[in-house]
Amino acid sequence: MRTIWLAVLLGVLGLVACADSIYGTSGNTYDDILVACGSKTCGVSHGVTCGTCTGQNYCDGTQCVDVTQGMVTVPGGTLTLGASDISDNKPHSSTVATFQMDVTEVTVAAYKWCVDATKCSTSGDTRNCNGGISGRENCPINCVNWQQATNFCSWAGKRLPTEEEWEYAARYDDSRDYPWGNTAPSTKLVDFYTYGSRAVGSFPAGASKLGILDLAGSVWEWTSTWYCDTPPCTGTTGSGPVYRGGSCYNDNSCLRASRRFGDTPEGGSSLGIRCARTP
Ligand SMILES: [Ca+2]
Repeated sequence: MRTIWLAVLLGVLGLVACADSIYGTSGNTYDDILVACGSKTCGVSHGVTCGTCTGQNYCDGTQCVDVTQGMVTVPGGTLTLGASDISDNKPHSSTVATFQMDVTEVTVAAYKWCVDATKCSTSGDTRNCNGGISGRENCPINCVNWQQATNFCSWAGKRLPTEEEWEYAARYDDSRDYPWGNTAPSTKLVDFYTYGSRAVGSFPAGASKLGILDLAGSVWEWTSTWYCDTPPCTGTTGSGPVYRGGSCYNDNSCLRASRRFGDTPEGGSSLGIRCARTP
């Protein structure tokens, strides 16, 4: 009995510490929340809002998590991006300010937290989509369009990286061809041909110099930049947002960190999300 009361007490303390809106617009009573949410201090449970996170926190479905958890700091600087053999990304000097980037692509489980919070719409459910598939909770969310990717990062207190930030992080700090260096891609270094059906972070040998995983391969990653022929690009008048990193089905040429593609903002099974943040 003592254990039960302790659990209830901790639950109450958690609610008070995390949630400033437990009596908010949901109309739920305090007893409703205790019964439905248990020790959860944020998110939604049985249709009841258990609380919201404030400040530099987002809800992982159960508890409030500091937004910088799972991110690495990418020191700002100047780096040569592009490559002489890529027609729409010729070598150019790029200067970026210090930013933070997710270590992994956004998982199916993480995306569901945003859906449960009613801040994201459900991902697609066509062939090869991971959302809603049992056993794929740690796989990258795919079948998300650019707006869904933007909404997710915003909900988490982050943003999509710019195209220049993405390439800068992948090639840090020596303009390497691939995140792991200049060695040609192999099945030990990078996830390709698999439609993002493996858990994120399954290829630690292919980590970037800063420890960022799956920048190449797994799923393509949306950026906030609209495509133009000659980067760095500004404005939103091109063919659509740029995505980077590759999820190649036919060959491995698009795994190079300097390769870029821009398309309509619609998603597909090869497109996923990685968020960034300005510290
Ligand atoms: Ca990727």
